[in-house]
Amino acid sequence: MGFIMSDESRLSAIHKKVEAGVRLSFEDGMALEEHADLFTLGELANKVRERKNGRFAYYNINTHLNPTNVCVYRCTFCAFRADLKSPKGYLMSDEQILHRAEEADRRGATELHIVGGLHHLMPYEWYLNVVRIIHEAYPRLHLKAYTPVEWDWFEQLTKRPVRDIFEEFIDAGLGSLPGGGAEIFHPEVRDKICEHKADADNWMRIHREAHKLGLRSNATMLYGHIEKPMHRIDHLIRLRTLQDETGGFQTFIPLAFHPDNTNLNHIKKASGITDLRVMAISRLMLDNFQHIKAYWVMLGLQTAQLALSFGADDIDGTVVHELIYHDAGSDSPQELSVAGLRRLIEEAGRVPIERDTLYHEVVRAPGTTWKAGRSLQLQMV
Ligand code: V47
Ligand code: SF4
Repeated sequence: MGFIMSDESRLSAIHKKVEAGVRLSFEDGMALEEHADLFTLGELANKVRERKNGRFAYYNINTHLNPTNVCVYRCTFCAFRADLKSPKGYLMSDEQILHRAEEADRRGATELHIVGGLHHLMPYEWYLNVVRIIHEAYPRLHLKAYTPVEWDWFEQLTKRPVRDIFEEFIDAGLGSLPGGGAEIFHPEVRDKICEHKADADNWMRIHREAHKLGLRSNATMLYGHIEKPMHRIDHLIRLRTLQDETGGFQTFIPLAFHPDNTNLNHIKKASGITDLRVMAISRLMLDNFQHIKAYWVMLGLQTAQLALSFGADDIDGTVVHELIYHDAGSDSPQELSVAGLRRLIEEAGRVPIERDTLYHEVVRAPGTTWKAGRSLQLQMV
């Protein structure tokens, strides 16, 4: 008969591993999910957080652009999408898109986060044009654009490999990829919540190709719906494996499911405690990710602030024009001022640092909008 570890000795072994910087296994992850209390998780995750990022907490000044909400897919968790003929559906004109970019540039934003639906009628060139016209008019804005769901759609539209497509987009001004579309990779869940769109292998393949071309990207996980703890740990380990191979991920962002106006509206939104637990476990499992982001739009300001002591070192940005979460019932404000963000970070005992998308410090000299400063990547431990 094999030796079976008690819950207590497993947790004490995990403690020692974290102290020594040793990687946690799937079984360790499950033990954290099932047996660790919130304060143990917080203590361990904070240790790793401070080892990797000291007392710094990063934020950026950004704007969201969702050029259309019309989408051929019907993910059960999505409140943002609209049918082609629905009165809720919209498609922004070039003029509206440029107006949004002009506003972002004028406010001193360094980043535009661009994602949206897969419109039934719009050709590949339309998506390319979004990036091209913004980059031509506002070259200072970093364009973090499109998830693998969209890149996979572009492959279907053009019958061209994603590498080719990326090269064309880089020429047009693409800067990096956001982390969306990951949801939960495990097919037991994915086949129920978004069976039609890019599967786990495709999501990974597309990020791998992006990293090979030098594009950096983020990764997310949508939790608090029908998934079980083992699906979350499986998700984190899949991301960690790709990061071992490419090193191209910058930040991991756990995203809590918001049920309002979705087909899963019978599910209750995750509690603040679950949010903090997932944040801490993510920090502990993803030993090769430099940053963990507490996306305040999704978490709410109070939980995001607490998350800075539960593994998170980044709080995303001032964010404006966010639709995906607000359509699904988020009651966080649409925008937070820079002073508000910095105050929130300082109150949590952290040192606020404005960063650009690629984690360079942004130094704002008086009388100018911004210039990129020193690289903020600390040594990996
Ligand atoms: O992929 C959709 C999620 C994601 C709902 O890379 C929902 O810096 C909760 O990926 N409830 C898009 N979540 C957002 C995203 C993101 C956000 C912030 C920063 C970054 C980054 C990326 O939002 C989707 C999906 O997982 N989502 N509907 C909903 N009802
Ligand atoms: Fe479409 Fe994205 Fe919503 Fe899925 S999550 S329905 S792909 S807009």
